[in-house]
Amino acid sequence: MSDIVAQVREKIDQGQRISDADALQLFESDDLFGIGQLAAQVNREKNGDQVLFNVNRHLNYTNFCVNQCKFCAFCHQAGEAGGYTYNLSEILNKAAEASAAGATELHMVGGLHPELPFEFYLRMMATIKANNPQMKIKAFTAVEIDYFAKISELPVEEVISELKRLGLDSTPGGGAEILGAEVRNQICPEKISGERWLEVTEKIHNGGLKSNATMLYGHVEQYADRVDHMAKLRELQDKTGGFQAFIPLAFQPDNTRIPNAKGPDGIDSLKTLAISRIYLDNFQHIKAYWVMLGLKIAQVALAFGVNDLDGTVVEEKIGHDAGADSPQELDKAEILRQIRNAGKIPVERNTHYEQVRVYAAAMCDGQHD
Ligand code: V47
Repeated sequence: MSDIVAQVREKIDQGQRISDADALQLFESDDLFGIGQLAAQVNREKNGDQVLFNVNRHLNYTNFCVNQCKFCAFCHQAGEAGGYTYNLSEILNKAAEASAAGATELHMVGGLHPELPFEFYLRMMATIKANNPQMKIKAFTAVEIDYFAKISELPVEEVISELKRLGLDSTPGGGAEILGAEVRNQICPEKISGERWLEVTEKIHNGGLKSNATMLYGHVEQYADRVDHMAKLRELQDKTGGFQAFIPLAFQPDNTRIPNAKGPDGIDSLKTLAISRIYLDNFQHIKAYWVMLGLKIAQVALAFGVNDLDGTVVEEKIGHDAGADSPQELDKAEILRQIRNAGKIPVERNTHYEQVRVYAAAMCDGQHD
């Protein structure tokens, strides 16, 4: 075991929080197994051997966006070929398909559309809920909530309470990218600042909604930027307790405008997931988003401190437009197989991280329900 892993292990065994300098040294260390083992220990103490997943469906209602983030292959400018906006009946059809397939969650995000009014989003929310009362809706990142406040000229607090009144159940963790200004100005100069993302997220939590937090890594950022990003999240979590899961997003480089960035390799991804598990002591869940990681790395991550595999997804555009070679969809049987073969117990959860069903762990005769 390397010196830094031994040092961090001692802090953890004494119930101490690790410092930013510790996290940076872990990133600089080559002791992948030492880091992974420690992360697995931290995770086991928090979550036992259970690995969570949900039956969900992603729904990206538009790819038109007034921001043109350099890492994004999904966004289209007004009038550009390949741009689309689903109408309400297309959205309802997709929600109905999700309901019929047993999904408990719709994950809805989209570009910052140049023309749609805030009323469109309110109607979308209300109509989906009216037609699918059991379905939980996880929608709109802090970036979108901020944009809705601008276009409606309403305070952010009111945007949140209106959406919540009409059926919003939680918000996803997108738009965080790297929160530090220097990197943010390079990769997404038009997007709201990191401070604003944190401010809006705090309002989301204070408005009674839980959210997630992502981190886009493997482009131009340095390890220190990742640590700074996680430090800002840990600080906000101390204040609100409103984050459910931390989700490192492995950068996919195709069709983007970040020259020479290749995206992280497998070692970097495993290390990043493991260090986040060790550092973010006030986050209950670390999610391996298989769409960006690829299924094999996401499965191996279950031995490196991860306890959430996201869900069935069904239709994914943001990662795949940028070259992700993962499938569009995983069925429940495949998710169960992946978790069981990692020696873990699959647990289906809902949006609020309540258990829907605990499945049997792997059995010797290979028979499962
Ligand atoms: O905000 C955009 C990222 C995010 C690329 O909260 C890219 O449960 C990699 O936030 N390569 C959207 N990533 C996805 C997201 C998410 C996904 C799954 C679960 C949850 C959750 C949230 O995708 C964007 C941006 O950070 N992104 N382009 C790219 N080329």
